[in-house]
Amino acid sequence: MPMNPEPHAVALGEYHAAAQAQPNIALVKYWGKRDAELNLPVVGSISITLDSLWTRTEVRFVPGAVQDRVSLNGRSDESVTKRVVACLDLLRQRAHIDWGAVVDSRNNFPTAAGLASSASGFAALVYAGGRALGLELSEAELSILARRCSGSAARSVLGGYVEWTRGQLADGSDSAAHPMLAADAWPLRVAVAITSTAAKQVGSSEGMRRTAQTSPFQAAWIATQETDLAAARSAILTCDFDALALVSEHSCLKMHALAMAAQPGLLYWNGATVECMHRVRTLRQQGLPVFFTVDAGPQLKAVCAPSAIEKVKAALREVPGVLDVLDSGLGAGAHAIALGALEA
Ligand code: 2P0
Repeated sequence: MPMNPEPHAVALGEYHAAAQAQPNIALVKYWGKRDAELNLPVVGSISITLDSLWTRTEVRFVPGAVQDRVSLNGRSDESVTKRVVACLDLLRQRAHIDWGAVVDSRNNFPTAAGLASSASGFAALVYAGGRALGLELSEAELSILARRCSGSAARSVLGGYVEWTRGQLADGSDSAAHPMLAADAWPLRVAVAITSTAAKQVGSSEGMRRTAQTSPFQAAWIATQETDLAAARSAILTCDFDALALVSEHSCLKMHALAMAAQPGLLYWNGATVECMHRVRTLRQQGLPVFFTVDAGPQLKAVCAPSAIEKVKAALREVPGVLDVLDSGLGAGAHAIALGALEA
C-alpha cells in the first residue's frame, strides 16, 4: 500500500463499481405479464445464458448529485435514460439514499433488435449499482430487482441453464431465476444470424400487452406452458438434445403464433428469418444436432452441439438476407469487472 495515495486513487472505487452480464436466450419463452408494474410473468420460462456477447456497465453514485447521467454505447437517449433511472430508483430505495448516478454502458452487439440487450443491460446495471452502493444482494434478490427493470433480465443474473419461475405471490417475491445446470455441464453453442440491425417497431412490453388483450390464443398459451417447462427441464437434466430441440422450436413457434394472432398482429420476422428456420430444419434432417429459436426481433438463434457450429455458421451465412453470423458458447451470470474495463 502506498503511504500517501493520491486523493483521486482514494476516491476511485467509492460508490463506484463495474459489472458484466450476457444476454440469455429463452428456449421455453416468456410472453405476457400478470402484473405489468412488477413485471410478473403469466408463465415460467427457461433460458441459456451466452458468453461472448456482453453488456459492460459502470455505475458511480455521486453524493449530493440530483440527476442521473446515462450513456449507452457513448450516447444518451431519452427512453433508455428513463428506464435506467427507474432501475436506479429501486437501488436507491434499498440503500436509503437519493444521490444521482453516472452510468456508462456498452454492448458489443446490436441494441434492441431482438438480441436481449435489455436482459444483459439491466442484469449488469443492478449488479454494478448494488455493488456501488455496498448492498449485499443474494442471487435471488438481484434476479428480482433485474426482473422489475426488464422481465428477461431476471434470467441474465445467472449463468448456464436457468429457469425463471412464474411465482404465485402478488408482491413477486417468489418470481426469480434459479440455476438448473452449469454451462460447462452441457456446453452447447449458439450461432446468431443477424438479418437486420434496425430497432424493432413494437417493443416487448407493448407486444405482450397487445397480445394479452387481443390474441384469441392467450388462454391456450398459458394452459400449455407447464407441459413445455416439464419437457425442457427433463431434456436439460438428461442432456437430451433431440428432446430439447423439439420443445424449444415448439415454444418459439407457439409464442410467435400467439403474437401474430393479436390485433394488429405482431410479426417480428423478416423473410431471411424464415429462410434460416428452413435451413436449420434441413441441417437437422441431414443429421446435424441443431435447432432454432427466435425472439421479439428478426434474428435467428441456432443452438447446436459444439461439433456442428462451423457447419451451422457456414450454412446460415449462405442464406440471402443474412448480414452476419455471431457465435457464442454458454457462459456465466452477472459478475464484477475491473473499473475502466468497459473497452477491454
Ligand atoms: C423471452 N422475450 O423469454 C421472451 C421471448 C422476447 C421473446 O423476454 O417487458 O425485454 O422488459 O419484461 O424481457 C423480451 O422481453 O420484456 C422477452 P419486459 P423483455 O426471452
